[in-house]
Amino acid sequence: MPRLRLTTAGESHGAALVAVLDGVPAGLALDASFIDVYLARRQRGYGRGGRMKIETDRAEILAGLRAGATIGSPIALHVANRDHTIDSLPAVHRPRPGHADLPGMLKLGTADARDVLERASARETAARVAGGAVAARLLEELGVRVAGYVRTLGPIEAAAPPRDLDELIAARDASPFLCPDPAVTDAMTAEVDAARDAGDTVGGIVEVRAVGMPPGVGGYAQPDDRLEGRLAAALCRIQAMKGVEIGLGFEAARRRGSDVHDEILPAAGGGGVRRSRNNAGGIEGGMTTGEEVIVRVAMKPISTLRRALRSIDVVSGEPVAAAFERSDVCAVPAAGVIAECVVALVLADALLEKTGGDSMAEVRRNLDAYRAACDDLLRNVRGDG
Ligand code: EPS
Repeated sequence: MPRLRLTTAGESHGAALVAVLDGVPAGLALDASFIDVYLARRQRGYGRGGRMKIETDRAEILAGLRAGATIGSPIALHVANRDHTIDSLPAVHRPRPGHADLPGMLKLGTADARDVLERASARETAARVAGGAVAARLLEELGVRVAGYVRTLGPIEAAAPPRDLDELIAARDASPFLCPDPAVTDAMTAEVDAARDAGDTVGGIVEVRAVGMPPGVGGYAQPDDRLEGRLAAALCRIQAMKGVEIGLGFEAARRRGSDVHDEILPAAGGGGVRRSRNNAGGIEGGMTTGEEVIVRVAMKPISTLRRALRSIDVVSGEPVAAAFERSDVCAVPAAGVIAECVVALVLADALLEKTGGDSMAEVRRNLDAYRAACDDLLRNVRGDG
């Protein structure tokens, strides 16, 4: 049973998106404006469609707070839709290849994909980001910071981001692609423009980095405990995601062990350890190592194409072009924000599982005691000089 549980509800063109987050300890200072920063960032990015000009996503906190702090009860969040047109939107009989349309029609036994796509839409991620922002607030309070950003867009690859997280975040936030490498902005812009002109769409890869996680969070005793699986599942549960890498990722499979594993060395001056590098992406044996957690997720191009692919009209049975609805040419920058939020949810869940605690004071006390015990265990390590 996870310690932190997020449930969302809401259709793309319904009245609102709703999130309920269970398991947040009492005594966490929280303000809707903190969540709104994440929601606004999710709406950003070159290549987004007309919907983002209509909406200004804002979170209303309906439950779980008293005088600006959590009280240990479920937190209920509400993000209103301005485009609340679900009852007047047309039926969709021409399923889009790549979208949930056709499998969803078959699943529900309906010739109208509207019932499916309204919920399958990535608009749902506004609710997930709202919930994830609360997890990020909790992690921040415990000294853990998480940042998501774009690494590749279509064939355009950004350089490795700055190591310093503040520098990385400043560069990311200055970019129209939420990508910390300014040298690729023009090429990414050209790629999105070319796809738009062709009635096509573009995917990409986003990376998430988390700094400050203590070691030994997660577990190995049961398959469900393992953080690699928890992170991969959470990331692949984002709409349009097709693959996950942790640390060195697939590249590790091509190398020998000596060229992959991160050696354990004495910390400068002793009394602790450090790693020679971080190919593991901060996770070994299902647990955090204490190094930065680094994960990547691959997003396929959005499946709603203006120059539509071939499909079948499910009512007439005729071959037709797939339905086209207003959509984005590229939502990879938004995927970076969503990935950041789902990683925050997984890490906050695993950290609370380690510390226990019903109040933030208790969580902090337990975390401090655990960190002290880790230091104590390694206190005899001799320095290298
Ligand atoms: C999205 C809102 C949607 C789409 C997009 C994500 O709004 P609309 O369908 O009204 O244009 O822009 O959803 C998809 C790309 C999809 O395939 O479902 C959002 O808020 O992120």
